[in-house]
Amino acid sequence: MWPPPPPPDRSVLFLSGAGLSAASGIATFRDAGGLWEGSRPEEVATPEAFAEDPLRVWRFYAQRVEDASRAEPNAGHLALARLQAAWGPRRVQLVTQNVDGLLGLAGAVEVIEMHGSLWSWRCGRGPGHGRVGVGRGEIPPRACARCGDPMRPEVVWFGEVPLQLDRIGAMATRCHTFVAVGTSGLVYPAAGFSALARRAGAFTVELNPRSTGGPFDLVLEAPAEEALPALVEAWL
Ligand code: BV8
Repeated sequence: MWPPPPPPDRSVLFLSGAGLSAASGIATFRDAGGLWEGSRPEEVATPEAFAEDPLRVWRFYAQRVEDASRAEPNAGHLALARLQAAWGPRRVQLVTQNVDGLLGLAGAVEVIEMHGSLWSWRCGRGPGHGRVGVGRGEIPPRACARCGDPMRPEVVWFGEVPLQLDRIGAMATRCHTFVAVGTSGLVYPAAGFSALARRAGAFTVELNPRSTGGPFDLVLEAPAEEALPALVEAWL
């Protein structure tokens, strides 16, 4: 039932998507019928949408900050944090597409947030005017304190390049076990890492109540908040 744990000198890479946070009450892109806060992400999570109507984009993200502020890490987040605490961040590598920060809140010490974060905002002109941290329950800033231009969240929009791709690629080609958790595998380049890992010889696992049918060695059709605690218990 469970994939083999990585040997002590090898790593396991968990790549998570919105499904990991579903049990925390944060709607996934697919399960909400492709809508987030009433908008289609591809129409709002883009530089073009921001240029055209910054207020609309600000509202879209201010609502997601509000939703995420009410969310607590679930048993899936806590299980990944527990495993990383037990085996260390070199052996347990956490990469997420999620921007909600819940893995960090669960106590994970090292997480690559490849699509950025809701909790850091910057001037729409570019990072030169400084960054602003947004705390849970806070209203994000609307205008840059230096130039008055609209502020944007430091998330990676469609058409923008995700963060730390080279580092993630190296991790995927070196890991012993690759686990895709709660992701539909729709969004690239994130969706390409499981095939990269498999080509490099990793044992690949999909953990998702609805299998995407992708090329995995093992499919665990279960919710992350149930399967991850059981997997970590079995491994530890
Ligand atoms: C790039 C941050 C170039 C923002 C996100 C045409 C024009 C331009 C680009 C493209 C194009 N066609 C294709 C592309 C590429 C595009 C892309 O892939 N588009 C898709 C829609 C076709 N990608 C990009 O634009 C990327 N950039 O390509 O740049 C480049 C690249 C490399 C090198 C040089 C240049 C940037 C993509 C990043 C976009 N930003 N997020 C924000 O959040 O607002 S993506 C966004 O989608 C979120 O990150 C979210 O995570 C993700 C949705 O995917 P999932 O996480 O998988 O979530 P989803 O809802 O889809 O699935 C949830 C799954 O959970 C389901 O399978 C469900 O069954 C499961 N589930 C439900 N409950 C549970 C569960 N699983 C476990 N337990 C449960 N309880």
